[in-house]
Amino acid sequence: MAARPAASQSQVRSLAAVAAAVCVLAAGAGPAGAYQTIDVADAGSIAGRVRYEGDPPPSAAIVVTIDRDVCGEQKTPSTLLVGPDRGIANVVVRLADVVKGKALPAPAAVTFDQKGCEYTPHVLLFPAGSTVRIQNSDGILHNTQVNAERNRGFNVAQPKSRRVVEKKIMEPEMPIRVQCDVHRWMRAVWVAEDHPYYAVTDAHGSFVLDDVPPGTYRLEVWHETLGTRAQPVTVQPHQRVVVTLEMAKR
Ligand SMILES: [Cu+2]
Repeated sequence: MAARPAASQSQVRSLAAVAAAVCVLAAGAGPAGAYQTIDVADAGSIAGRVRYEGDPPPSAAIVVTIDRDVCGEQKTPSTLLVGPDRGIANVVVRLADVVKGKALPAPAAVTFDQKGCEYTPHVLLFPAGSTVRIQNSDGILHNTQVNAERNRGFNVAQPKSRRVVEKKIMEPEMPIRVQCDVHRWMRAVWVAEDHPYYAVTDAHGSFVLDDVPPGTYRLEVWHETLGTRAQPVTVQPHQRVVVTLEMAKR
């Protein structure tokens, strides 16, 4: 076997330059800067449903032992909602690898309410950079614990006198899990995205992603207790692709 010639000094220098350029690109091409807006005149769409595979586990009501005058006497767990048609609600659906397409929605102020000792909405999706207005409509003490990794997590007590707390979520991140330490059944999820191709399923497990440029994508579905499923989806110009994904407890 021939010995490999040692790299010349100029080769080493140019390799170093390439490596430096790659580093700069990697730093500059972070999720926040990677997405590119293009013309979507020939776009198609992806519509579909997420269904429970097999029989969903029975859901036991939670007996309320605190603040019953506001919270009620019992709660239905919100962490897995399967409809009579087996559609799963509150599944996050997204094109995980999309890098270009329709314009990004501008960061906005989005409301996240605590009402009747429940979070509304249960899954809150918004563009990264948005301000979440955490509202307490109940007039009793709630405690919002936000568990984030890329963003800064926080834990804020919200008594009657503190009706709104505003927090800006700058970095794309999913899932950001939210919970109330006072009422243990109160659970929610925030999703901050840096592209516009995401949705949450309705009570029938249905979703639509519009204005998708032709191409092949990784369609990812994520549920807070069922995990992640993904499949490739190819969109042709002006075509609506219909998909059904199934999830179950493993
Ligand atoms: Cu609470």
